[in-house]
Amino acid sequence: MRLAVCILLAAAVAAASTAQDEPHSYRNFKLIRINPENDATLSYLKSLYEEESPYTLDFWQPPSHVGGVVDLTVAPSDASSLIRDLSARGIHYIVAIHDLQKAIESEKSLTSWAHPPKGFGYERYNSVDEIYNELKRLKRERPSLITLIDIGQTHENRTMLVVKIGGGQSLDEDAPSVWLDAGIHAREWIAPATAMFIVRELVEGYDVDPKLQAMIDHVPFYILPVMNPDGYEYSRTSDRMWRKNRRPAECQHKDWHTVCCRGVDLNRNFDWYWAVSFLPYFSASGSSSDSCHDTYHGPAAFSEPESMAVRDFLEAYPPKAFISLHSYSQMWLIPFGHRRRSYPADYSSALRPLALRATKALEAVHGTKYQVGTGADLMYEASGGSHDWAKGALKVPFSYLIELRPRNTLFGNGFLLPEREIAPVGNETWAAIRVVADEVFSQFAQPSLRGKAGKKPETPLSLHKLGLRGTSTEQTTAASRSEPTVTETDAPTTVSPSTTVQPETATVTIQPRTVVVVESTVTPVTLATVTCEDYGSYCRLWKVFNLCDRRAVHKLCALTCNPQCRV
Ligand code: 0X9
Ligand code: ZN
Repeated sequence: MRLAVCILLAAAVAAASTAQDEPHSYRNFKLIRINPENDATLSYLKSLYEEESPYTLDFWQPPSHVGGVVDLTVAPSDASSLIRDLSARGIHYIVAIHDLQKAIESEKSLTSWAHPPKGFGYERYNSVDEIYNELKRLKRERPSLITLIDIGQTHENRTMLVVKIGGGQSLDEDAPSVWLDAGIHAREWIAPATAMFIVRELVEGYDVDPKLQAMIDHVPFYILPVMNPDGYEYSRTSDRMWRKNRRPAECQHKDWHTVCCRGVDLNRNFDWYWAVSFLPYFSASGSSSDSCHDTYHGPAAFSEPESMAVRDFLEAYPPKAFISLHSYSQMWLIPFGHRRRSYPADYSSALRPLALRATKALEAVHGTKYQVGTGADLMYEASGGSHDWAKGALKVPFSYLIELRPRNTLFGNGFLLPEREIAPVGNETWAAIRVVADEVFSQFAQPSLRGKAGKKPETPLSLHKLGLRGTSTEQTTAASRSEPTVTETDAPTTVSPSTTVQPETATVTIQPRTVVVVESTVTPVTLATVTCEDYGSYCRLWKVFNLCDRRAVHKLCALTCNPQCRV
């Protein structure tokens, strides 16, 4: 499989250099979605992902564990043989997208096809230039609220532009702040769009929401809406499914071929267990040393101008919260992601309770449900990630990675989220991020404001006069206890030093740990009202994709979904 990818990418590099204006066509490529139900299916999928495979595949969600949804795209020429192979092995799958090119074209809203818009739009997927021009326009309109900071240049000499909102025009390394970046992975377009949506929420909210104003005055936001501008532009003009940055090609000799591939996965390039894999076998999702792979970690930690620029800025102005926007799968990820069952010391006391409160606020907006946990526990182990580095090395108190919409059930379009979802995603994500910012405000800004006001620490703060919600650690913990959708069982907690790879890192290892995420809100139906019949194979498929918790599915598929029917 990897060789196929290498040759394919080498061909893509060559094609791109000869005919730059012809974007890669995904006509009739399929998105296949599989929920591996057993170890045999899982190892088969892993062999397709990690070893040579006869098919041209691109894994959008790599195989990790039984029950973890796998999304892969297949070229039209290989689709029927792959599907025959899956069926022969008894593997349940769905074709979530029949024609990827059509889905790419449907990302744009109908109105924008009919009337191609000029310039920037908050409910559109914009170019880097459009985004930067909008930031410059905002700066001209609100010079005292907004500061633009050029933090570095990319391989292709694009500027990495951070917008600072609030906190005055000078940079203060001691002021508590919130960092938000997006677009570290080029093809995850919803992330930069959401970051820009949040920029607008902050700027417009500042004038009309006194609580927000008080918060931003003391806790500025630093927002990097496009962390990988070269890759993002490449995904707009040449290959919609590009993920990495655009580091110039590195060539390797393989058998009788020389293959040259561009790009580094920036979310494997941070100095947190960089290039380390804890799995007993090669795991490409973890971090790959193959420059042709989508998770290539680069020649050294921080080898890339983009990750280096972010590191240098954050080391100079360390924030109290670090949030990195990605897509997709609706997960709120907490460090550490490099290894299963590895958690920072304040995972259960601070990071997770705040994540639960944030996702609860998110759900309250449109009913969107998120899973909460570490990337390694919920997805796959991956080293060199930015949010792990922010927590583990930089010691940022609250560090998260958010995998935005959609979820990977049934017909979600993966990375190709239609533009009409930008506003709902923006609104709900802002509600969650505001919870995090409020927490930073009450933990890190309020105490010094109290000091300045010359009041005793116990005195209820003047911010309460402004109607600001006090969020003490105690409240946070209580909130997590009453969170109804998550149950957690911890065995006795042991504190062990980390491995020798990273200095001074105490890692709390909780073994064994079972996190049961219950997403169902279905009211149990009593047997008396249930006819234990259903639509057979459809229902089994829906069950495989965890859709029994949908009220309609639960009703139509009583025999399959309702445990009472199986007694
Ligand atoms: O693989 C990544 O970098 C992230 N997923 S994405 O589909 N947006 O590329 C997830 C990283 C989270 N960490 C772990 N899974 N360990
Ligand atoms: Zn990503």
